[in-house]
Amino acid sequence: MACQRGALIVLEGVDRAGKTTQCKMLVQALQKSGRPAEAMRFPDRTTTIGRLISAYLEKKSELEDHTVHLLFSANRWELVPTMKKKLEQGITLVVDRYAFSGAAFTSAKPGFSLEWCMKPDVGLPKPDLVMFLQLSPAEAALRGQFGVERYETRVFQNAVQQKFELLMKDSSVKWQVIDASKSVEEVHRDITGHSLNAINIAEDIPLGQLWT
Ligand code: ADP
Ligand code: 2DT
Repeated sequence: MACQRGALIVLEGVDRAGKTTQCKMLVQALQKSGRPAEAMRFPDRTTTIGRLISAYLEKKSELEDHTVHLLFSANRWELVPTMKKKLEQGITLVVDRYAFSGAAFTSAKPGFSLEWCMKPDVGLPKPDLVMFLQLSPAEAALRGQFGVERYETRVFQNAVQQKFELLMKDSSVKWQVIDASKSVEEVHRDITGHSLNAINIAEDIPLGQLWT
């Protein structure tokens, strides 16, 4: 009999909400409890496309806005065969940012509709759970200054937050808002609980297609 598939679990949220911290902790906790799990992040800066994106984010290069949006999407699509293979092998993937960041960030730029921004990612593997780490700008500010990369400004992050709120109204995606202002351990407990639930459910249902 084929083994039960792993779950596709995504963490989203604004800058400094704790995504990277929590992805690491979740993967470690799942592995410790005997559940195969691996971390991924988008953009994946290690591929040829990812290096173009990384140079853009570091402001070492300029790219036209539509072009870079499509590169972010292409960076996800190029990883789809690997993702599907791992999920089929029963490995749960814990992903730091996905198509939701793609749509939220580009649509926060002038002249971009959310609808247009979602299109290139239609049909990607659909996450079994998307946890949105909710943190107010004031609380994020207590966690340190903005970095020096593109998009790391208060005005832009506020616009991105509003776009995430629109995306979360879509009931075709299983969203879970997480209060990211709690302690690292408390947030971890919340995230682990929701993830174990999603892993159990995913075992018995096929992987879906995003936004179809
Ligand atoms: P993100 O990946 O969402 O930008 P990080 O995981 O890199 O966020 O965390 C940003 C900063 O906030 C780091 O210095 C991290 O140690 C700290 N941090 C993360 N989670 C919490 C928390 N629950 N409470 C306080 N500080 C946190
Ligand atoms: P980090 O590597 O620190 O997460 O920053 N972004 C991300 C987009 O504009 N589009 C996307 O599709 C994705 C996945 C968010 C990456 C930055 O790139 C933005 C912050």
